[in-house]
Amino acid sequence: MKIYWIRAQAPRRVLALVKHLGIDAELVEIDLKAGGLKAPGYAALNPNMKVPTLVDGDQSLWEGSAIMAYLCIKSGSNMWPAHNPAEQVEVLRWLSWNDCHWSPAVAPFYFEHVVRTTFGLGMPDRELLKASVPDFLKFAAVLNGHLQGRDYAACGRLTIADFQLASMATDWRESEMPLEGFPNIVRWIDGLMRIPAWASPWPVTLGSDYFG
Ligand SMILES: N[C@@H](CCC(=O)N[C@@H](CS)C(=O)NCC(=O)O)C(=O)O
Repeated sequence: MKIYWIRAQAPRRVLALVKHLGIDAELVEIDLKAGGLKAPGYAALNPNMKVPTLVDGDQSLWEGSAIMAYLCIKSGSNMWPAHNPAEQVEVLRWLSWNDCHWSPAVAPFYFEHVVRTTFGLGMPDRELLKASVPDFLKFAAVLNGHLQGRDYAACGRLTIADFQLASMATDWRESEMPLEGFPNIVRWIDGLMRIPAWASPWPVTLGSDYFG
């Protein structure tokens, strides 16, 4: 089994899960600057030309949440509750909410501060981010309210919903996300950071693949 990644938030979820569950997989870093995501060999695996992508035998799978569910099923982890439909609905709600609302609300902050720094794309535009504050506050209030009295987003335990929701917000201090007024989110993120695989998801890199 191979998992293709770059040092970015969507693959981070999958890499953290692989490490947390002790899954045996070949983790292949794509050389972004060399155009590895756009190379025909890679585009044939993932027509979005994004990461993560999982290849298991003849199967190629993309979308981090689907890959996480696949890995849980394969390894028998209830971080995706494969045998409990009510819990599946609960996890699915937060996966969907993340992709439709939370992720777009936090992404501008993450992009300006983390992505720009990681990939050498220049200085953050703090002026631009002012327009993103209202949506951020609106959806942070929803998550903060839900996390009142809870340590995890769903099912009363760690699930793939936590990894999906936290992948950009984990860097909230560095990204200057206005989370100061949302103590339940901060507590939840701090709790996730005590999970070794979440705090340190990146593989030791031995070089990267280029699909010529
Ligand atoms: N919805 C996708 C998002 C995939 C995605 O946007 N990946 C980013 C990294 S976080 C990427 O590949 N960016 C490189 C590019 O677009 O060139 C998922 O969850 O897997």
